[in-house]
Amino acid sequence: MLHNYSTRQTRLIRLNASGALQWDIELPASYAAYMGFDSAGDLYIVYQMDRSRARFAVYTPTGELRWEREELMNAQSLAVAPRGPVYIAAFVQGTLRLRAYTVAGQLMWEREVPEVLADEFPRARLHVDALGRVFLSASTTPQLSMPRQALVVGYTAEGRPLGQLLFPNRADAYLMWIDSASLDPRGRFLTLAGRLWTDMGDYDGFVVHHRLTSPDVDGNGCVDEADLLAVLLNFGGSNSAPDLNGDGVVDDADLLTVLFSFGEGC
Ligand SMILES: [Ca+2]
Ligand SMILES: [Ca+2]
Repeated sequence: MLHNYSTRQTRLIRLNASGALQWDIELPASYAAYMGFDSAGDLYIVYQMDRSRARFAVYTPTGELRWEREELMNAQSLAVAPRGPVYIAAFVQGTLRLRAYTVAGQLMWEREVPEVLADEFPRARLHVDALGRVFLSASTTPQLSMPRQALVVGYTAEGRPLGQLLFPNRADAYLMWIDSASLDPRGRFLTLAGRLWTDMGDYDGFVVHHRLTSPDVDGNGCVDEADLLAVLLNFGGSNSAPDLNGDGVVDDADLLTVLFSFGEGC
């Protein structure tokens, strides 16, 4: 995605691995594009026409427009699970919302994230794992002051809440920004890194490396008999793959994690 601010031109181009131009599409003048790809190579893109209107579109790998629609929102991030859903985090009338769409662009579900405030530039980011679970991270604030903590909320592809994590800042810090966030494809570790400012005017960096509990032992995007067998055959052992909660032993807690999510993603 290329923006030329002086001529108000926006273009979407595709280069091959050698850098040769494959196609070049002119889009309406816009800014702030977020993109993601599904396992078929289709490109999902959301970009702002102005502060409250976004265009959400899908292109095939050969540059044909599959569909597009306009949405009233200020998009912050987009992430695509390998076979869908497509997730967009966006402010709508000042409230951060997480929306899940089918690959055909139909809204499946929507959740509000009221802890995240629009005027604090929270830099909401989305990540998905092979199961299609989504994790939203953003800086947030416990009171009406400046962002002081990192918030992570997770949902399954069906919109079932996976809980909320809060990582408080240093007590003497008054501002915290998340500059980068990543999730490994198996959905086991979420890593956030960023900057903070202290009351004394010092700068510092932080890294949060958090273990998530995924029920998908083999990471193939489906919780099935293979995952159940991996836990049962290693029961009582310390094999790290089936030790889903990372407590050093494969036991009934790991077994329940698989059973409660049996069939997810399949
Ligand atoms: Ca599996
Ligand atoms: Ca365990």
